[in-house]
Amino acid sequence: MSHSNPAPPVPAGPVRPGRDARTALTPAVAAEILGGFWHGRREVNARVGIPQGARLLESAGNLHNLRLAAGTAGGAFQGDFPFMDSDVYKWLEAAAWQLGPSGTPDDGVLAAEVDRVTALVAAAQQSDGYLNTWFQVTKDGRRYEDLRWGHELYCAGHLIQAAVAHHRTTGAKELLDVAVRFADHLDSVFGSDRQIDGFDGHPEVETALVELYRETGERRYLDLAGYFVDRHGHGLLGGEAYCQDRVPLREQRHVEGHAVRQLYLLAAAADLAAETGDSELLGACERLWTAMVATKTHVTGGLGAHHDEEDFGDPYELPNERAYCESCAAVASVHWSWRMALLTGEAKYSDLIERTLFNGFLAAVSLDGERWLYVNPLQVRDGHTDTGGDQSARRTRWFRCACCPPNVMRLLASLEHYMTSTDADGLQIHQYATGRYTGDLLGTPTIVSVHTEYPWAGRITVTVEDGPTDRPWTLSLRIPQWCTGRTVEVSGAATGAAVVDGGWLRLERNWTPGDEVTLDLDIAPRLVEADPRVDAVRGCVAVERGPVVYCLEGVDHPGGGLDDIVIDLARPLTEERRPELLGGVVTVTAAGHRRTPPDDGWWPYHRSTGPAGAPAAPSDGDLVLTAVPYYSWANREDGAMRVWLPFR
Ligand code: FUB
Ligand code: ZN
Repeated sequence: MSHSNPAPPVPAGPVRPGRDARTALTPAVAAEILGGFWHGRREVNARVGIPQGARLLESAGNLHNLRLAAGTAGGAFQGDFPFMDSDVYKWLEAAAWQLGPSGTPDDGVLAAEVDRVTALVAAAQQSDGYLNTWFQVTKDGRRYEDLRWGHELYCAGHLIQAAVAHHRTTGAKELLDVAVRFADHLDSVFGSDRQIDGFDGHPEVETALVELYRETGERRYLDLAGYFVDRHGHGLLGGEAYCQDRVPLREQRHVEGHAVRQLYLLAAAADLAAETGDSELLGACERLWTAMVATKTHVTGGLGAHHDEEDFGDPYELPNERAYCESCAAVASVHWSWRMALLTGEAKYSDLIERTLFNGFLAAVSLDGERWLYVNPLQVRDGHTDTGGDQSARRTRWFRCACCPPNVMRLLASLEHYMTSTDADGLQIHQYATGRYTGDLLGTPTIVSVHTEYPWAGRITVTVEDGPTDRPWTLSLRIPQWCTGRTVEVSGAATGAAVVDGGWLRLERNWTPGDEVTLDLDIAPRLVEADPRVDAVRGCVAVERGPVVYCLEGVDHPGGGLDDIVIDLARPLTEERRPELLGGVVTVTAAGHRRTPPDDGWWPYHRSTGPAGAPAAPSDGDLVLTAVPYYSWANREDGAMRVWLPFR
């Protein structure tokens, strides 16, 4: 297989709306993260996570299963799930983004590894395009008999996404050919006038087919995606919310069922709305997104309230200890919100992306890149006992159900593409990361570079490197929803009159190369409260600084646990730069105390508050509460952790 392929036909990056797509914004045509916070996390992903992932796919048996299906190895199928192949495809996608122009320079090792795994995938594919090792090896090739749980189309979707990524970044066609054969096979089987009127219980193929349409121009893939999205909700798979079959998405009022399934389906709906102009689908997406953020989103951006069925709970049902917040749901949320940002041009979608990236998403991978969290709770109690298995609150090297690690890898490896966009009026910066971003402004390449220590500092410097000089255009900077104070200067002069429009600071000028904008966001630590209907955290506050949500860890509070701490709201928060701690963080310190239990102990529910309200919490003296970024928890030792802090 050749590594020297021709230049990619479309700019390398996920979500490339077609020429006729009805999006308000167009993603950057080139993007590079060159330094700072995300650069560090991406380096670890490139140097540790992705290479280690390939080895773990071998030892967990995923690659062996491909050899079994190809008939080049003997033995038994390895692993417990029909979607073992999808881990391989997600890893391939991550590696493919990494091989792109903005990935860490590769010495050829990763490219060779991708070629090796691609060859295994190609060899396992059947002559009519079908490919799923579980069904080929353990089910005697009986296909599509279990659409509710079989994951055949889900796996196809991840294969297609990997192939599109590899083609976009390298121009290579080997994996794309496999994906096209599979997609053509699916197109020949599914559809109301075909052999099977149905869809997969786990969405994923839908958004993948839209991307394949974008990559190949083949309209059948877009139509098949639209067919799959609209067959959900009619009871074809039994009518459960779990597999998005209770109600058609167009009629849905709240996100529901299995969180990752719901979010992948919504990403596909947004893709379809973009490509077809389907305003009903767009309206459903907007309605569901708004309701989700208002009632079903944890402060970390985490989604999914239940361990049971990995699903969304009721509105305002947002538990702490048993929060599910699967890492895959955080990835899916970013995927959906980015599509919504492009569709509508509204900054609020990128606000949620930021909250998710710095918190619920990033917590999933350890600082050394070697261990993972599948669920991301907001509290681990002092006497925590659930310490084993995939869904425990303990970092693990790999999982029996290993969906999350390669999902995190693929988002980190493509992260630079979620930073900027353009429209006919100018260029928008959605996320702040040191780097260089190129957009197409009505045919003129427009380049900005960004320098910042974000999220540790609020100062962001944007330099216009290139762009139209014969007419004014607008540089738009997202003012994060959490930010209440800011200053902005253009080439050293304050711009008091700059307009903030729906979360965008709009700077319209005749820009010339070398012009520099300095935005200073007030990122002082603050306390936030939840909607009082979230019973789980009523009477509590969380610490935030800039986009980062903080937590307390037991290791910083020796001499007692975290269950009995109380924060003193009357005392100020202070911050400290700690370059030596947790890879370099800013800690936030608050004052508090421990509740002293009465001699006879508390019966959890049996103390009367009396007519005058709650008894004052007795105190045994001051306690310094040291908060660290939530994303960095469980990197020193396993132990207690909490995000929400009671203030009485
Ligand atoms: O079913 C495939 C993946 O496994 C889901 O997306 C995750 O929630 C886990 O159940
Ligand atoms: Zn997962």
